[in-house]
Amino acid sequence: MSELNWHDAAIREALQVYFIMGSNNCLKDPMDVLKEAIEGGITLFQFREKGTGALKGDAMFELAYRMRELCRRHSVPFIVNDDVELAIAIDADGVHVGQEDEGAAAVRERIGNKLLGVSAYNIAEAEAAIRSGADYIGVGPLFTTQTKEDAKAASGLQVLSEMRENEIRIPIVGIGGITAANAGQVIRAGADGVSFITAISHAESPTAAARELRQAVQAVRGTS
Ligand code: TZP
Ligand code: MG
Repeated sequence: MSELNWHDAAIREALQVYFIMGSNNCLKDPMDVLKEAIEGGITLFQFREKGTGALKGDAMFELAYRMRELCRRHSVPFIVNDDVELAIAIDADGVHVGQEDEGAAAVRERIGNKLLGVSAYNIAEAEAAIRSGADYIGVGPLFTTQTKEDAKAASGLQVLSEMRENEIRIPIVGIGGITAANAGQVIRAGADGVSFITAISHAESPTAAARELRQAVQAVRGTS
């Protein structure tokens, strides 16, 4: 069983370079993209198989399982987007849910000590996520994104500083339009890490892209 005992510092570390992907985000074999991203130093992976052309049924399960195994071999935490049943079936390290998904408190009941991430667009949603037992929140879209079909308007970085000024101390990962060029600003504004899809999934070299993102984050956080 993958019941990692998540403590605050370990969560903040895992959030640093948080890669999210499904097969339809990739321009080549998703297993190759993930392998290269791991080589470049991602600190966590989220399996997010959704939207137009997403795999379903056995094909989806098989890809999730293979990715889960690859991450496990490299000690990269593996999180499933939305699908609690899948997360339990393949013994993922955690689940991430949005505001429109199964209630976070109900998910917490089902997953025990696994990591629980919840998307939050504003302070009220952040407070509700904390009350529901979230281990971290994903805040965004911070910048304009083409990747999420139903994404809200970009909030800008001030939502992060506002959250921190309002005693929201939970680990935060920023999302939406993040690249190596703006990742440092996201950390400076109050996030513990950055999450992104296309910055790696569309990169010619996912390894090089992951390395650049990692350097950008760690230049501000001061860790290695
Ligand atoms: N949630 C808010 S924005 C987003 C999600 C899943 C998509 C992020 O994709 P990209 O390519 O990093 O902008
Ligand atoms: Mg969702």
